[in-house]
Amino acid sequence: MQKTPSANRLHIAIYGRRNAGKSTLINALSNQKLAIVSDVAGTTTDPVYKSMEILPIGPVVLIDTAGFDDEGALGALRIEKTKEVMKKTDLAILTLSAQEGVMEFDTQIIVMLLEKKIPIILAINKIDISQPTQEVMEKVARQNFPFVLISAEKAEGISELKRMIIEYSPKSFEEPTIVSDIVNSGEAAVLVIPIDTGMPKGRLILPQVQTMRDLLDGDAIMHISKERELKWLLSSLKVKPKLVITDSQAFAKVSADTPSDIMLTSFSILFARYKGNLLSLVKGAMAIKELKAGDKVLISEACTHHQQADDIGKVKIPRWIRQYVNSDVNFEFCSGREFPDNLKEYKVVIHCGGCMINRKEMLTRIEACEYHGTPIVNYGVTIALIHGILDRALQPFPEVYSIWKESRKETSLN
Ligand SMILES: Nc1nc2c(ncn2[C@@H]2O[C@H](COP(=O)(O)OP(=O)(O)O)[C@@H](O)[C@H]2O)c(=O)[nH]1
Ligand SMILES: [Mg+2]
Repeated sequence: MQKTPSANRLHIAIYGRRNAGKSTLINALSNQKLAIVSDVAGTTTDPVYKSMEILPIGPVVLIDTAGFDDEGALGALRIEKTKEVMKKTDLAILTLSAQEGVMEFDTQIIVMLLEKKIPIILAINKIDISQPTQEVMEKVARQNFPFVLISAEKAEGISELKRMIIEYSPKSFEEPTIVSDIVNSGEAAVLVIPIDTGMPKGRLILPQVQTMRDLLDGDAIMHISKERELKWLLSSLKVKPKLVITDSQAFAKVSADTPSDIMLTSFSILFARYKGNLLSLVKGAMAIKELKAGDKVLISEACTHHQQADDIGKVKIPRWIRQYVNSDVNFEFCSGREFPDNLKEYKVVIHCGGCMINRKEMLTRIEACEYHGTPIVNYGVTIALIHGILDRALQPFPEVYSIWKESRKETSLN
């Protein structure tokens, strides 16, 4: 459980008014004294994240939204905070007390959750004090959501709640595999990992490690080298590998050194599919081709890493794009958890691979762009496009590839 990156876990947010029993419920679900239970209203609006395992789902993150209720209703600032949490919420548990039932705050939360199409389970708590009155139950029934009667304090109804979590978790959360659907059991992949100044000292980066783990889980075999040794590695293999996976930055050299009868793609493209929606991102790539002088492009990075001299997002991509379209395009940058609302202003959004945000949040960002009619593409797809190798990098994904090929005909995109 410790080894599953937090961004890939099912995120369950516990909503409810103060004293509804959110923290007690988290304790009951996790069987540990993790959250702080108190009679005093929360003083902070920062949510608390707790990891635990719910079998058979596996590792999940419980989000305690303490302090989101403000005098019984949502204040402006708290609405913003609530929206932030909802971006990464896969499933919501709305905690009510059996004595009070559905109050104004709860209705507001329900409306917001419905807008975001987040599945809701109502947990009617404190039934050890008294069972809900008929009036409360009628109001609950009107909401038409699955509900469960619990006592968080006495740990009653908790296993029923867990069963409902499993039942109502979005099926879309069943994540696509990273690569084991392409490289099957007994087949081999070659991983090309350049060790440049951008690599953290003494270790590999998360997408590389996750790819290895996925191959191992699928009983596949892998060979690993830097780009310089690839040619030698490939010539030394008795059995032809199914797929070569390279860091995008070495794509040109790796493509030249990989015979055309071996499929080739990049870690970024694997993760564009795993993390988001490869097809949307590939459609976004076409917008780059249309860029003209003065057009605004947003470069968005999900993490706030220390900027390097030849930073991929800040330096390399802007330079490559200006060369590629031969125009002075304007770049703006954003990083971290914030994703701007003024998406309409940009001709295209170029997003990082998103290894620090979960699939849900990445999909939310893609959807936000689609809503505003702004194409979105990621670093990996951009780099592949600019270096003229997107075509090859997409071949391992037949559905996306066929659509890409069609659009290329229409726009005569190379
Ligand atoms: N009797 C009873 N008290 C509960 C139950 N769940 C929570 N409480 C109490 O209600 C108060 C508020 O609980 P807490 O978990 O801090 O609520 P939160 O503000 O939603 O996090 C605490 O005094 C809890 O002990 C329950 O199922 N039964
Ligand atoms: Mg609490």
